[in-house]
Amino acid sequence: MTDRPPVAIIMGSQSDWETMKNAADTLEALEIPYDARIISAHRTVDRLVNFAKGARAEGFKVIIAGAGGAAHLPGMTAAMTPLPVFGVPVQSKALSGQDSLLSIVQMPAGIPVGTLAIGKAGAVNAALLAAAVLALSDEEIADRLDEWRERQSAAVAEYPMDDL
Ligand code: RP5
Repeated sequence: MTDRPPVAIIMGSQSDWETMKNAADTLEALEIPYDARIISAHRTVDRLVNFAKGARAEGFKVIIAGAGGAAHLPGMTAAMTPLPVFGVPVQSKALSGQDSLLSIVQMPAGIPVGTLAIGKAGAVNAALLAAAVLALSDEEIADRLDEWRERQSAAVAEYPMDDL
């Protein structure tokens, strides 16, 4: 065991943070520590290799990787670590994230990337999936995840209202 954060949130660019912050916020709501880092598969190749090859030894259990456009980051990371990698397609300007989604989801058999929805929903759900993985071996996280879902259910009104 180490006292390192169990979740790494990596992203290809500062411009991805607006989306990936939703994963960070969700982990914070669940009181799960994380490290957030900018690692570009194109612009910072050595940083990517060092991170991905060392992630398990650093104590990470799950990696959330967000990228946009020709989004190699999740797949390249998954190729260099045995840890589970969840990919978040960031909504691109040119193709609204269709490019990001297809780049991340179409991994050839052998190197899996668990691919989420484009944008904020994907980032939130990547954090919830990371929490679910950790909850398999951590009762406290399991309890907090149950409570998070209960709060979500309780927040849904049974009947629609006119403009609030
Ligand atoms: C990708 O290129 C990043 O993940 C980002 O979504 C996209 C655009 O990057 P910037 O030009 O905003 O740095 O590598």
